[in-house]
Amino acid sequence: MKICLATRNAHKIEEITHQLPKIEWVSLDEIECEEELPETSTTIAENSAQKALFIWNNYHENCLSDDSGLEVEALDGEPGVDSAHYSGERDSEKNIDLLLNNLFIFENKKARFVTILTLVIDGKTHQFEGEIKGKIINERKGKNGFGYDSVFVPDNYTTTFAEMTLEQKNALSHRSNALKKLQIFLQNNYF
Ligand code: ITT
Repeated sequence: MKICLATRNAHKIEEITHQLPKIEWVSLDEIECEEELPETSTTIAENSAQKALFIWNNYHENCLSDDSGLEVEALDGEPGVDSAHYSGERDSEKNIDLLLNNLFIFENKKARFVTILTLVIDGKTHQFEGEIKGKIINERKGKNGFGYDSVFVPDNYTTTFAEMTLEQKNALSHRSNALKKLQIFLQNNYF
């Protein structure tokens, strides 16, 4: 089965294709989509749908999009939908610096990552949500992964996502939890 992966985030592409290798993934370049995918909504679910429906409406390809974010309890859910450009720039280091500064005064470091995948297949839209709960630590640890991985330690673990291998992160992450639901849906309906 061919599905266009509606993201330009190379780390997401690696995590998703690694977890679902049986799907024949088609890139945005392969469908000759050069535009920036729109994500102008105020929620993760709507942004996710917006990206996938943009591809379906303009390129008529079955596609999967991923919108994700980090929600920090003491910061009332921030950075949330603004995770990619929390500092005002699309810069993970600046985003982490701002997050650590804002969280410094709080004892409560609880956070969760959330992913909402949108699959548009044969014109029908389906969403799959995954989350992982954990906490933010005061300084960066590890070099793997992307985004906020170096300051996020999942519950019941002692290492950050950035200290884990791709396989270890994929065994428990928000994205992998959403992908497991997608996989079951595809198995039940399309394979
Ligand atoms: P696409 O829209 O092209 O898919 P993006 O990087 O813009 O790529 P999002 O809009 O979903 O992706 O932004 C989510 C941001 O949340 C992302 O840039 C990271 O900073 C953070 N994030 C999402 N998933 C993450 C993960 O698994 N580990 C660490 N940070 C993550």
